[in-house]
Amino acid sequence: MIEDINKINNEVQSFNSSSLDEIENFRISFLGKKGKITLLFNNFKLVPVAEKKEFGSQLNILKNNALNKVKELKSSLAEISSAPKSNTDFTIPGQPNDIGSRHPITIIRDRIINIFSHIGFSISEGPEIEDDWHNFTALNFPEEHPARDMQDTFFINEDIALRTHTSSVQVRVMEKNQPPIRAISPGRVYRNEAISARAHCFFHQVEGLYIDKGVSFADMKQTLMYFTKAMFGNETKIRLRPSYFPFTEPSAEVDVSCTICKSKGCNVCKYSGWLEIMGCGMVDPNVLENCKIDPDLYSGYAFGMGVERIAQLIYEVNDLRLYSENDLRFLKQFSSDSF
Ligand code: 2U9
Repeated sequence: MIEDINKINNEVQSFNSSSLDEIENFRISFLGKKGKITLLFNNFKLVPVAEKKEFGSQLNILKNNALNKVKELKSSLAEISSAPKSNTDFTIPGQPNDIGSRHPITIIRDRIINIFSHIGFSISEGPEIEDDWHNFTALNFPEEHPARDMQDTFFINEDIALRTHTSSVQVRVMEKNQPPIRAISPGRVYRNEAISARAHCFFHQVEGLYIDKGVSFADMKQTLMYFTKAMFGNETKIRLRPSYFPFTEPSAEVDVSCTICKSKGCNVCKYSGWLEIMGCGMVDPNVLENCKIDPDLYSGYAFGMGVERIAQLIYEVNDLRLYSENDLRFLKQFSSDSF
């Protein structure tokens, strides 16, 4: 008889449900008129007198266990149903977030930086508001050079202007470090130009500088060839035409074989087969000296390119104004371009 109590007690303890119907069925089958526990009570009279005390006490414990089980399960159900109801319909499909896109100038700038990073160039940045020394004098611009004119440069006062190139950053790098120096300086520069499809009052440059013992013009040519192949494709050719800049001697303009018509002749390359993409040269010894680097010991090359110019060739978007108007119809077209 005691075994019957234990067996039923195990059933009671292991019962669990979150359905009100199931809990009620449990109550009826254990505590109802014909329930298992009720039957045990009915059979109490058959228990031998010697066992009656023990049996009675165990039976009462069993009955209380069953009553408590029903009470507990019902009250936890009540807790769930009284929890605050959410008005959110979790089945509604989500609203997709608008995916932003990187600006084409950022994309091209980062590609240029990445290409030079691979061959050991570090990245230097500097102020957009510069003094005359870092923007002009240290770079060997003569006192009467036209670039120093109000017509070409935004002056803040006699000595301070918006930088016209990022060469000023390279001057700062040289003033602070002795060779070997191998750095590129990306950044925004300003020129006093009327805004049109072909000119803007600000644009972006990446300039490069390499100074060490025995750096030659041939080293520069190889580096620029590596860059143009990485940027425009392995079949790209370059040519250098003599030029003049105050800060380099000798100086050259770099052309690439036309990326549009593959040098067959088109109106982008004006049927010449070549496109101008940057300037370069050997750093003028005066510039080295101005920046406390011994020109008898060291030589170096430098180059500079306009990021908008490279973007124009890659994306075939020629109106410069589009790059700074933030027209979403234009910018969204670059959402799939990450690099
Ligand atoms: C130092 C010394 C020399 C950087 C150079 C050019 C040639 C050049 C133009 C390309 C198109 C500017 O964006 S653009 O208008 N740049 O032709 N830049 S060599 O020479 C330097 C730089 C730093 C200390």
